[in-house]
Amino acid sequence: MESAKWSQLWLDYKKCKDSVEKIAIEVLGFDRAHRVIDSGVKELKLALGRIFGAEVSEGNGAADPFAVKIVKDSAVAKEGYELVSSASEIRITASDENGALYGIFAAIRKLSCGVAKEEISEKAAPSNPLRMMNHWDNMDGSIERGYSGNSFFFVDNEIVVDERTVDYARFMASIGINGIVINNVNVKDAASYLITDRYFAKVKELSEVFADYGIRLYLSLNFASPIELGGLELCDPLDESVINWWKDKVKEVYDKLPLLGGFLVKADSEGRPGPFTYGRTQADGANMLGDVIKPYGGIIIWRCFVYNCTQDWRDYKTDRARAGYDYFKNLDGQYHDNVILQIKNGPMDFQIREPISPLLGGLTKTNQMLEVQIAQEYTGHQIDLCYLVPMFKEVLDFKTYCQKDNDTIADVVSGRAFGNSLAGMAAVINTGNDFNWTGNYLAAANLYGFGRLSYNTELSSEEIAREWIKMTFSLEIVDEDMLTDMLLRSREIYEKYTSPLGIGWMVTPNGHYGPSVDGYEYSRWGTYHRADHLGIGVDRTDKGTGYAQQYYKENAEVYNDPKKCPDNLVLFFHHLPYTWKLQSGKTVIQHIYDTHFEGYAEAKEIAANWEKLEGKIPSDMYNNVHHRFEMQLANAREWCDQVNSYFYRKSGIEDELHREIY
Ligand code: GCV
Repeated sequence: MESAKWSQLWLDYKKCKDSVEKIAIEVLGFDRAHRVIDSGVKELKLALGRIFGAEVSEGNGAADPFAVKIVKDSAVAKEGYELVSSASEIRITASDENGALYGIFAAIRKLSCGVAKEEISEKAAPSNPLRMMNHWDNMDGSIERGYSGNSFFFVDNEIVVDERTVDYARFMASIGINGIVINNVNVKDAASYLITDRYFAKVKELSEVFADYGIRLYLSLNFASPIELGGLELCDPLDESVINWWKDKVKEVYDKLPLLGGFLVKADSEGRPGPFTYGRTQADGANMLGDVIKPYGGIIIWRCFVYNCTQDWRDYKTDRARAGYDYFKNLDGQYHDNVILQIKNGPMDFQIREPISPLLGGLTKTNQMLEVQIAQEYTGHQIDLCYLVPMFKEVLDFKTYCQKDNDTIADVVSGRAFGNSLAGMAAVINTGNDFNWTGNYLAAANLYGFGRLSYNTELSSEEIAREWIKMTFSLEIVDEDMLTDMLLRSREIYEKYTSPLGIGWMVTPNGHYGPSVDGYEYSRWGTYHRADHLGIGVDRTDKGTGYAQQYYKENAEVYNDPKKCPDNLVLFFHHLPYTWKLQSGKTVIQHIYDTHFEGYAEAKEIAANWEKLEGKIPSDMYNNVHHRFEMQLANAREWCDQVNSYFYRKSGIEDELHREIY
């Protein structure tokens, strides 16, 4: 086996049983020299050579036994493709180059998953126009919330473009990603200079590598650039000198970076500058930038993660969960058409269980996209196994009641619900420069899964898991089944041993790994979970913070009533006595005890399952995951002990099963 410098993830093409001596690739109707078609042909040559052991050539393949044809047909949907095959050919039809590339990767995926070359058939079109990855990479090479090593884009304040960058672009294109933000939304230090001569040449090079794979490069922007770069005294979005500064700057940027997709902006949040400083609204800030970038076809992606982390919540009316809706809903309809609001899946911050943000679908006249996090900040740091696709499916399937039909989150963020052409999904990515890209080999399932789901929101969590397993490993069916089951159960297991019933947090402040029941970092006004000797939970009903009323009536009624509210969110919405009977029939306290014991026991089960794969997968992979399972078990044990003993001491209520609580 050749020694590699980094893993090839799911594109590590393996030989199949079927050998073919010669395969011809033909490009019909597309410009063969187009950069994306060229990448597709290269990928096909590599894959077909490896999978069939074939000699792959280009041109008219009449004399050859088998051909792969890439055919242009304007009838196929934008960025979509159609695959058909017969004894003599695989035909990949698309109307544009990205569609052709996705069709090529889809054909390769089928072959890698064991479909016979004569039986390939699929028709697909992307669910979402924007399918993006957000890197939180800093220019010094560190990654905010990164658990897989350092950045592969930035080292010591310089930009790196090398073979690894090309591989990264291949991986992203293979799962349908068409936009990548390369730098952290907290734009600090050298990153502010990404839009200056100091970095233009390298950013351009990177944008070209991405463009070869149909991907647009985006940059996170420092809203205070007029001050930091321009020497102005303010960055008020309605000030003429500020607007003129931006006009000149954006012109310069597009002269130097013609392939740039646009900017992502975090404003007025966690110390970042923004329009609030000048008494302006979020729309004032976003629209000013939108107008300035419009002549160049660029877009502004404006984040809705805007909240005041120093707010005093002792009045029990002030509630961080309300912030996104409160700041943005009343501006619905005021955002310009090249501005899109990026909204986190929940109202707080990527907890293992949160309700869906009421802003998604709450806005009806504004471009909006969903932001999820595959970097496992609150879900186990890529140490603990936590396959997140089931969570994303729940989000997408959520019925908002924003209108009669077409009202799920998937409908809203795809643009279907309200007819937006600017719409989509973004993930805070989980990669770094580790050999295997994602720290834990199994965390690559989230990387793969997010891309596949953003391209096709109809895929099930299981289908995605199975595809990823087949493409990554070479296992017997029974082992594939076992690994699929491990992935599918992992989110629920993690939820069981961490914070219960939707309350969230209880995690070590700042680092966000391991238990600290009272440890919410902004807790100077009291504990986040409001537990005392009688009960626990945050009252977000009409009698509490009123957050539940931010949903459409049908959902508001359910969340407002502790008897109707789903158990798994009941402490997010209600302050309840420990003796409160859940819909499951258990009391709150017994649920806490049971799930924590179960979570730990089930973590042990999946860790033991992994041991059954020893010898069946490469040893570096096996050992990497095995070591992480050891750490996961220690973590699960600690969570179980700390949470159970904390609530036993607080409530004084015995476990019905009299298990040992330390
Ligand atoms: C990039 C959370 C994280 C921060 C992150 C922020 C955000 O608060 O802990 O690291 O900052 O979300 O999404 O902007």
